[in-house]
Amino acid sequence: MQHRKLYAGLGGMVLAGTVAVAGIQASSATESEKPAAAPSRVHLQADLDSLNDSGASGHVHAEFKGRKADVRINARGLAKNLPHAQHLHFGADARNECPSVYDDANNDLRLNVAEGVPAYGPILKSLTTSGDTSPKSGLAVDRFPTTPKGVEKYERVVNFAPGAVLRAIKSGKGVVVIHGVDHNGNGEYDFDGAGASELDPGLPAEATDPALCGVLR
Ligand SMILES: [Cu+2]
Repeated sequence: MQHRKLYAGLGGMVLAGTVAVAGIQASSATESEKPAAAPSRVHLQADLDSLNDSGASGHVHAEFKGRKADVRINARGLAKNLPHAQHLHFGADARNECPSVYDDANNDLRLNVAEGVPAYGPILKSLTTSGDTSPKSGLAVDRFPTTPKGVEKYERVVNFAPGAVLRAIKSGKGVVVIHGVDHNGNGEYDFDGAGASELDPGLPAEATDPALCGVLR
């Protein structure tokens, strides 16, 4: 009964109703003109520069649609036939840039992973070839690109959580780092090159030292 009365009441207000509908259409038209109505697209890229005299070079494209990013990496000159851990790094307290010789805290003429953290921050995404992309996979060496002839071609869609960190990445504060430097040039990651990794004493530092770095802007 109440509904019928209400309906009858609305029926009697045709004129007012038309005005209201027109009002809704006007406001929805305004909504669709805002970029926020569709997933926002942001295209970032980075030149990857050599660290630790790796002699490597490369380029990253990251096409963000909403909270997904299509990440493409092309690199060359990396240590051949070895897995290269690679990450998107970000730290709210980091400088959000690549480390320099001034970050070589112990002056051993080598930048290890930890010495780079004040510059690039901790791991936000592990740019693996399959499976998990969280920081937990940071050293999942069997799921990172190996580089026959020192060349890497990588593409993967990576999902992000919505929020302030994703906004920071889109605003140019994410740093891509590719690790793995064969310091003594013997074709493998071994402890003779630079001792043990400060991340995992079971891994040679050669496997985790940064070889390439670039800020996504
Ligand atoms: Cu890293």
